[in-house]
Amino acid sequence: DDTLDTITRDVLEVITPDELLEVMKKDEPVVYTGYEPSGKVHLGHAITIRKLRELQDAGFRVKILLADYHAYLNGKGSMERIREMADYNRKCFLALGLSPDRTEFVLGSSFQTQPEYTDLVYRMALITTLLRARRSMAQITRESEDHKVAEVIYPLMQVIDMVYLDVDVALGGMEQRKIHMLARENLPRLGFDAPVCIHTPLLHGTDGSEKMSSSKGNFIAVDDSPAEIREKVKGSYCPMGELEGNPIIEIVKYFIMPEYGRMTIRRPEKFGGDLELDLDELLNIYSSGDLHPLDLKNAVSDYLTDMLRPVRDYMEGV
Ligand code: IYR
Repeated sequence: DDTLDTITRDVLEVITPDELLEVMKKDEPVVYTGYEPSGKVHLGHAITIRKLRELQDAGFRVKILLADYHAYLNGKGSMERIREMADYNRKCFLALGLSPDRTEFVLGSSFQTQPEYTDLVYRMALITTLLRARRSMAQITRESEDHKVAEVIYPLMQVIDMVYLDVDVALGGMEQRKIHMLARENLPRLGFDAPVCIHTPLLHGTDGSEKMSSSKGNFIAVDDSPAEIREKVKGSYCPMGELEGNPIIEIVKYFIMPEYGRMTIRRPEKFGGDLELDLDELLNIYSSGDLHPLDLKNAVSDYLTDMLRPVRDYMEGV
């Protein structure tokens, strides 16, 4: 039905759809996503937050794990500094439109040193191969020459988080899939139900690299100023005629079109004049090479600036 269509729109996979339907029969099913606190909340985060909002509207209770220990294990700095970022991230997430009454924020360190939690992590450690644990971190771990043991503790903890937060559905970007698969395989071996997993697409960085990420400085933050948005969009990787791996096209597809339905693209008369397009039309004309990246970028920065205004206002306390 309609609700299921909304939930699965722009989702790469649901594991499994049947289990999701089953879970949705519950009174108040729980969905969670965890985020390593970071200096900036960007459009990559916004993809999962939008999905959480849709699940919230569909009757799910939303839990957001502010994964401070995970950030710490991933070499993101001192616990003090990470907790400051967690406060700021929480504010950004609410600014993105989650209901403050129906969203529960949980700080990882508030439960991740409890004896029962630790005991479960050790039990996971005993049944998970090193190879598997390392592989599950492929697109998550910070790049480094000398890999640390922390890197394999991280996914074990993420799996046990699901037990502790008592979640029915784990939502994350596609880079979380291997950790989620580990949970689905090993939690039943420890006597727990495995959660349903929903995976959203990864947003490419503005530089065209695989993943938008705070540590790489290739992001557009949800609270960037109009001038910053313009500057970043203008400098973004956006090859003429190419849809794949093009962050500007992804912004159109995942943010602007779902919000506005159509886009008006202003062009001087001598370059073909204004265009008014829905998503399919825009993808078609762009892939045929008849829409110049510069004209598209100008429109994208206007729409994005408008779309993110409520976030900027919220952050400034207007
Ligand atoms: N691995 C996530 C952070 C994270 C997510 C969940 I869901 C957890 O239970 C713990 C950590 C990331 O890459 O940001």
